Amino acid sequence: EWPRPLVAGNWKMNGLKSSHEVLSEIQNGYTPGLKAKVELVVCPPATLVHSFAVACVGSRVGIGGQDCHAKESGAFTGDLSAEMLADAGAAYVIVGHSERRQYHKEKDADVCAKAVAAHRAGLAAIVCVGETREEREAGRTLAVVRKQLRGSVPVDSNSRNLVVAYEPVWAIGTGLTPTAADVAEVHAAIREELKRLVGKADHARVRILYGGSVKPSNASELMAVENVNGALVGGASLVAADFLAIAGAY
Ligand code: G2H
Repeated sequence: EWPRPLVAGNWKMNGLKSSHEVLSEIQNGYTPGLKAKVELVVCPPATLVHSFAVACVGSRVGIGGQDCHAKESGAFTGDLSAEMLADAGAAYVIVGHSERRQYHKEKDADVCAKAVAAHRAGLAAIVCVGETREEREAGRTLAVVRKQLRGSVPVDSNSRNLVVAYEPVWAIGTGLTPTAADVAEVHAAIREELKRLVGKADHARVRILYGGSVKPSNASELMAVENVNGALVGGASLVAADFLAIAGAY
């Protein structure tokens, strides 16, 4: 079966118990018509993963974590394993988000180890890649993204356990977005690289999400681009109506 596009909300460090109201609104808006077209996932902070997962049984809104440790367990104060996220009801985990790469100094090898851990726990990994402004201005975008992919995507990846998110760092939370042509160029390069990484038979089914200042007003244009199979949405995913409008852009 051909996978549906995926629209995932990355709540980052936002959300309290009271945010169940937002989740309920999302669930209510996830109508059978929308379900048939788009897979919807919410990645709340870890404190809400379990209660969100429990609340979503039945509505088919999926739940994801925002990061995981590479190890299964051990003396890693403050960290969460992929097994814990799976146990709490998550089906996905974001790894290698640029904020993790930037603030926690995560390198491609770390991201790859986390994706391996996600797979071991039965989670699909949403592996994030993207160039900085300096890299884009230096004309290195495609080289940077290809290198990140080669370093971050585990060898056991396939279209069921891997999602790639292209998030140009300069577009994250800034309101700036690349042109449709720029997105098309990078997503085509990612697809090409996936042919080598996950194999010829399956590479076309891996979903490649665009992320970075996606909002209702630009979603249709971005989602119409070839090889864009969904979106990773930050700020706009905190408002149920906006998140649903983005999902409805398909
Ligand atoms: C990029 C994105 C979600 P925003 O980080 O991962 O956030 O939509 O707020 O730019």
